[in-house]
Amino acid sequence: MLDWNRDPHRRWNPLSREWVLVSPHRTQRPWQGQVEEAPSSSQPDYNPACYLCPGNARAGGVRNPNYASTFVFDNDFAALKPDTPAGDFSHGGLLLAETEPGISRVVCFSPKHNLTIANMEPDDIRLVVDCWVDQFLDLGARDFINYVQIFENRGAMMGASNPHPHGQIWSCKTLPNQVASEQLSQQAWMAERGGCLLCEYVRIERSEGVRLVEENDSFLTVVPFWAVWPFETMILAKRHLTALDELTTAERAALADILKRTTARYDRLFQVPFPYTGGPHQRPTDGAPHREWHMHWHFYPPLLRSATVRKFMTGYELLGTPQRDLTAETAAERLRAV
Ligand code: H2U
Ligand code: ZN
Repeated sequence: MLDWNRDPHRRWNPLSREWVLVSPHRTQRPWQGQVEEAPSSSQPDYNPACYLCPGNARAGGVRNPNYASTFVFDNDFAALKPDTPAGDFSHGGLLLAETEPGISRVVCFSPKHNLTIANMEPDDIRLVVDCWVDQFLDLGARDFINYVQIFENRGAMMGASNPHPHGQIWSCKTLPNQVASEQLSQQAWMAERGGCLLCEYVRIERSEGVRLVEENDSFLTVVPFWAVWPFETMILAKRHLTALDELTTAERAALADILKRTTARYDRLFQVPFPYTGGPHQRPTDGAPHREWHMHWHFYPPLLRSATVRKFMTGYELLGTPQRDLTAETAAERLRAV
């Protein structure tokens, strides 16, 4: 008798159009592999050696102002630069390259060195949301910027260079890979069925309830049916919003609220500041209406079974298909319980 909670199966990700292998019977396997250092939580609220704290000098020598809420600056070691000359080449149609102009920025969420989104005041997270909206509009208005990717790498395990609460924005001319796949999927769904893929997904998750983690008036957090990372989540707007600039005043506050609640659950899960990469996917800024886009947030946390045991994407996953042991439903249950 087939048991979806025990038997190996694969699940379809309708956004990336990829499968994930789920092997729930493996959750009991022993671990004698690499153990990480637990993320540390005690930090002073000002660190004279931090390049993001107010008034301090950055690595490039520029001094930060004495900022009081959020602070944005052009990345001193930018991955994308606005003055990149146009150019491309093709070697036999096989070796292809083209230049990519863009703008990279760093966003400090708070002047306090030791805060995180999970323990910031809702009104202060709301200021971060406002800042993201302003950046989306400012960067997106430039003719060579067709996509604005906002993200946060949190914790040394995810490669964050500094515990000071901050994120980054990389904006550029072409669509990033993940965004391009999601766009194709949403366009195809709308063309074939006349509705929005993620509006339909929101309906299913609200009626099933088993993968819900958090909910407020405007948003819900779920462990997506097709999650790859053990405690991966998605925040979905309940209303069909294509991008951050369509949020009402109340929805900006609701987004701040759901971000705080979601990250606070993460921190409670293993009693440590939970590492993750998180950020929104939304409408490109190429001037087209993109009604197919439904704004959402992804959280990709690496931790698997404790503060020190992480998931590795190796072996079958690099050569074949990503795989998980814990089902999305069990992960959601655990996040709901903390
Ligand atoms: P991460 O913690 O996600 O690495 O982001 C920090 C960014 O800050 C990183 O991209 C930039 C790095 O280039 N940075 C500066 O722009 N100036 C500095 O003085 C140090 C770090
Ligand atoms: Zn700092």
